[in-house]
Amino acid sequence: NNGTAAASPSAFIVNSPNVSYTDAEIKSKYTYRTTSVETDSNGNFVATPKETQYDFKVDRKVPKVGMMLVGWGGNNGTTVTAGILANRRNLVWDTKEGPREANYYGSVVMASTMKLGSDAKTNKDINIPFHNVLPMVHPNDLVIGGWDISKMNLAQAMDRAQVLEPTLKSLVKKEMAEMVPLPSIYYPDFIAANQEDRADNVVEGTKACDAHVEKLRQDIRDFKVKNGLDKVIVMWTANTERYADVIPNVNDTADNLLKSIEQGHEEVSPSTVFAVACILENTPFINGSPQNTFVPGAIELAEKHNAFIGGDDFKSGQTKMKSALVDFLINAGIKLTSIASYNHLGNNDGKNLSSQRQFRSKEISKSNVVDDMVEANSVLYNKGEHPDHCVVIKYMPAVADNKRALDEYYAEIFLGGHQTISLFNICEDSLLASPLIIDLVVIAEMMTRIQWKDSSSEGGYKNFHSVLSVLSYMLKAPLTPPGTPVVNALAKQRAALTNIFRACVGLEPESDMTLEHKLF
Ligand code: NAI
Ligand code: DG6
Repeated sequence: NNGTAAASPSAFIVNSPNVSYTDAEIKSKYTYRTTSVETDSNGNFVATPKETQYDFKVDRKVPKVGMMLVGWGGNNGTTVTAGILANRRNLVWDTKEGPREANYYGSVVMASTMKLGSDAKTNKDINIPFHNVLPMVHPNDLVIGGWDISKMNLAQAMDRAQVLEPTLKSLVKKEMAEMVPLPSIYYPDFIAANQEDRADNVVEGTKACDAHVEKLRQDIRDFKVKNGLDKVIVMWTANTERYADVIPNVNDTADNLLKSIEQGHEEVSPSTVFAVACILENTPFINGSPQNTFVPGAIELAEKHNAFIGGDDFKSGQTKMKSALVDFLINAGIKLTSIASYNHLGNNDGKNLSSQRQFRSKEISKSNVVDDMVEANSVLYNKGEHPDHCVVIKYMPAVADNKRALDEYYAEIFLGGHQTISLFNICEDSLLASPLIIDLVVIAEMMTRIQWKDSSSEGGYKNFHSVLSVLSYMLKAPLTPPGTPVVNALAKQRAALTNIFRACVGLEPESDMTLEHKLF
């Protein structure tokens, strides 16, 4: 059932003079309502409702899409591949708890629903699978490929990952054995030294160069041609790298970054080289790891080329809970004063993160995730005040991919009292991350087929901004267009995604006012 068993029938059209359909397109006229706030001479706020008219246009033709993973032979890469094969073939396998069948649980796109509206007769909610709100690619149809510095085929790599049940592995083994990652670029200084023994599938050269960019571009083109694809989306799910130093004249502008690659500057990371290759190839590139792949020069390059980028770092377990729980606490008027977050895990990600510089990248992405919620509540927090927040990650080989995350949330409540909430979150890390990879690919692809224009201007349709902040729900440290705010609160991130997609078919934002049940 691919995770949609409980959903109601879902084909729909919007019956509105503002929405029109052709075989090729859906067009909508949409009124975006916001509130503009000014401060008057007495220091009081003056809030003025504001309306902007936009036209949206959605290309209805679902293309044939390739998903190329950097780090294909890793835990996430092998798990998401096996998961898609299992779904494609509707596999059922035995476990000690009985038979299990393929599903897409954990994917917002494939396993969650959104309220379309209320039944005209009964006023009851009508919900549709998220996947059906716009003409999205089905993950079963993704053609999968990618790169890894390790040459193991995907069947061997899946065994190395120790994530999936042997019964499931045996069903996909034959197909996976035929999948072999393309050689990749490897600059040893960027990942932990303990990864070196894996690196047996590398392109010559240990620092950035034009030849590496050209090789990756050629790989994408070849993959497209070989599989008859309309489009490719590239995702970094390779090891966490150390941060790259942002240096004036090196990676601060698009031109400087290209020049630095040409000159082989040592501070350009493999992930940035992948990003540059994808941008130049007009292929959306998403970073699922925490490092600063998108140095200012890479963002500027994407803007110049109108190419889509998104990142950083999959938000799978502990941080997802954090961005929901902290939002709840602070919006409940409870003053969160500290968060202590411990993790231990025993997979290769944990091994790589046992090295200080790579851990530091993860520490940064895991730490900044409550800033917007704290800053929004000036009743609880003075300007600049912030809860204490520590993040610890330890490598514990025995627990393999079954990551343990322990969190203590300590808060001040009414009249000086205290509330302590302890969470113990155990999960197979890659089984949480894989559906996020699918969502990121499907949504990023969808965004390439949505255009907009300001109804009051003469200009034509344009793309959304190159930096796809609409992907924030799936990411710990969302990249946003330069100068725009970062939203970490989980519910707000989901609402943004849902309501933008609704706007594209001329529907109002999801409203929970339900006045129809309150006013009679
Ligand atoms: P992994 O260590 O199992 O896989 C990473 C793969 O990348 C390895 O096969 C490695 O050989 C390969 N690799 C390293 N450098 C490469 C390069 N330059 N080019 C191509 N391949 C390269 O790690 P896992 O668990 O799959 O995680 C991948 C990334 O996703 C990590 O950065 C991790 O921090 C991040 N992440 C993982 C989450 C999860 O729940 N599993 C959640 C959030 C982020
Ligand atoms: C331990 O923290 C290793 C990390 O790679 C995480 O497992 C991963 O970033 C997921 O983090 P979170 O906070 O979303 O569970």
